[in-house]
Amino acid sequence: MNYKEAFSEYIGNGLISQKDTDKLFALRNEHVLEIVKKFVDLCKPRKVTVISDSKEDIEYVRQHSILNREESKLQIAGHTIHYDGYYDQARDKNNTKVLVPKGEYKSPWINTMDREEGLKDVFDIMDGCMEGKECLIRFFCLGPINSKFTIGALQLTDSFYVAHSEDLLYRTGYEEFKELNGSPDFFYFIHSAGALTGTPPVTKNVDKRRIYIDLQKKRVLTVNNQYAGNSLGLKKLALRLAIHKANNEDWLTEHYFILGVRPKGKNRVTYFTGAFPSACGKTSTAMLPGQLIVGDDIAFLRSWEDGFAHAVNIEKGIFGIIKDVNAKDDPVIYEALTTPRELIFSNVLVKDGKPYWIGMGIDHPKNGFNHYGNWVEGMKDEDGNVISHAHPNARYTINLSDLSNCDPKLEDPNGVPIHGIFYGGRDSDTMPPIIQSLNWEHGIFLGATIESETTSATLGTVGVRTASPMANLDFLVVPLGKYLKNHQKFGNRLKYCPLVFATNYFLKGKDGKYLNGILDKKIWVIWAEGRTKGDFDAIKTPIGYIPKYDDLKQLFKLELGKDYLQEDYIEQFTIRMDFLLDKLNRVEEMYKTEMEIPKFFWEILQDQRSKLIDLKKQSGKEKISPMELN
Ligand code: SPV
Ligand code: MN
Repeated sequence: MNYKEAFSEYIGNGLISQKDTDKLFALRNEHVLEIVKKFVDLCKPRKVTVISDSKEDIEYVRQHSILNREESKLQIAGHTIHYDGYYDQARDKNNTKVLVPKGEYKSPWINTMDREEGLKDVFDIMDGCMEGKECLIRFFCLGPINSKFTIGALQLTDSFYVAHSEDLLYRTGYEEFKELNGSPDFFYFIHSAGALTGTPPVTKNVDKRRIYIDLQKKRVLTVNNQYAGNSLGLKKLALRLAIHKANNEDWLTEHYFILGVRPKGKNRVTYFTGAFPSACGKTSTAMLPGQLIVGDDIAFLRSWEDGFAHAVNIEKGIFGIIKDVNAKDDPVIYEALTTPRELIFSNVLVKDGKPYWIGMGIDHPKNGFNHYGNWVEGMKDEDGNVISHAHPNARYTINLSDLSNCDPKLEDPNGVPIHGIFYGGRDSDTMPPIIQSLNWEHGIFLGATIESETTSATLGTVGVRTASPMANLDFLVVPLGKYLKNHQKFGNRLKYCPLVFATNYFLKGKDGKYLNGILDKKIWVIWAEGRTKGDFDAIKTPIGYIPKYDDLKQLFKLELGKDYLQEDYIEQFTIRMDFLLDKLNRVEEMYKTEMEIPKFFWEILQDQRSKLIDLKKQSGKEKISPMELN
C-alpha cells in the first residue's frame, strides 16, 4: 500500500494537515498508517488531528473538550464537568462482546459473538459514525515509560472528553511508539460517541451501542457510548486484551489496586495488590489513610529476578467513584476534589459552578443541572424512577501524582515487589472480615470464589448476589480454567509467593446494619501486612487462618484509637458453617458449567466441604465462635 499517496489525497481534501501527516510518518510504522487509513475511510470524520506528547498538542485537547461542550468549566480552577447520557451511566455488559472465530471454544461465562458476524455488525454501525466530527489520533503507554511491563496503545476517538480523560489517566506514548521500530506489537482502540444530541452533547443512539473485543487483531471497536468504562480504550478495553496476552505468555493482568502498607511504629513499606468488584471498597482500600497508593484499578504482574512478583500500575490516574467521598472518610481525595488542579467530574449535580454528589457530607441544592439535564428534587424519569441529584456511579478523573499519598514508585519501570494479595466482595452474611489462605492454590480458590452483590457500576439490577472470580469476570476473555491454571503456574514459579487474603467489608448483623465501620478495613490490611512479616499468630479454621482477638484489639487501639470489643470480634469472626456450605454448593453449580477447571480447585472445594461438615458434627452447631476454635 502506498500510504504517501493516500495521505497526500487526505491533505488535498483538507482532511489532515501536512504537519500532522508528518507526525504520523515520523513513527515509521506501517501498521499505524494502515489502521489510521482503514478507520478514517470507514468512520469518515470531517477532520483528523494527530496528538503527540507535546504540551501544545495536549493543551489543544483540553481546550477543545470545553469548546465543543463535552466539558464545562467549574468554579475552581482546572475543574470541569462532563455528562454521559442518562442511559449511558455505567459499563454495558450486554453489548460488550468478545469476538470468537468459528470453531473456537465459547465459555458460558463470557459474553461472546461469532467474529465475522460481530465485525460486520460493528463496521456497519461505524460506517460514517464520525461524520462532521474531528477524529483524534493518540498514542499512550500501558505502564511506566521504559519498562519491560509496558504495552503501547493507539487510540482513535471523536470524543475530546475521552482523549482528555486519557491524558489524566495514562502515560503519553508518541515517543515510545517510535521505539517500536515498526513492530505491530501494540493494542489499538477505535471509539466513536456516534451521533450526538443536546447540550451538553450526549450519544443519541445508545440502542446501537457496541463494544466488541477482537483478540485476533489486538483491538477493540466501540461506538455509540461516552461513559469511560465503555469508551476509553486504555481502561477496561485494554484490560481485556492484556488478560488475553498475559494468559498466553507467563504473567498476570489483574483488576488490582497496588498499595504500599505502612504499619505504625514499623519503619517499612510492604506492597500488596487487591481485587474487589466495582463499588466494593477498592479505591478506598488503595487510599487508606497513612498508606501509599501506587494504583487503584489495573495491574500487570511479572515474576522478577529477586524472586518476587513485581507489579506496575498501567495507569497514572484514578477514575474513581465519587459517591461517599467526604472530608471525614476520604480526607485525601476530598482535599484533592476541592482544591485547584486539573480534574474532571462526571454525572454529578452542578449549581452555580459547584459540584454536588451523593454522600459528600454537605447538603445539596434542590435544583441544578445533572446527568438527567435540568433537575429539581423529586423529579422522575420516563420510567417513573425518582432521579437522584447525582448518579450513584458518578466519578472523578484525576492524576494520581496530585494526591499527597501517591508513591513515587508509581513510575518505577521495575514495579514494586508484591507480598500479599487481597480479594474482596460485597457479602452480607457468609465470609468473615478477613481470612488468610492456607497456601497459594487455596488463595486462588478464595479469589475464584468471591461472591458479590451487584452495584451501580454496571447497568442493570443492583443487589443481586453473583460470582465474581478475582473481581475479573466482567473482563475475562479466556476460559476460567485456563485463567486459574495460569495463576497456579505463576505463583509456583515464584521464590517468594504472595500470601493471599479474602476480605469482606459488608458483613451485616441481624438488624441489617453493617458489623464494621468504614475504617476497620485498615486493621484487616495492617494485620495482613504483619502476617507477611511473621508478626502475628493466627487461628486455623476449615476456610483459612483468622486473626486472634488480642492482636486485633491492639491494632484497633494503635491504628484507630478504638476499643475493639471481644463480643464484636466473636460476631464478626464466627465461622458460619451452614452459610459456607451453601456457598460451596453455589460455587460447585457454577464451576461445573465451565471446561477444564483445574483439579486443585475441585480438591480444595471437597476438602473445605468435608471439614465444614466435620466441624458441624463435632460441635453440634451451625456456627462456631472463633474462641472455641482457638
Ligand atoms: C470499574 O467499574 O471497575 C471501574 C470503572 O473501575 S469502569 O471504568 O467503568 O470500569
Ligand atoms: Mn475497575
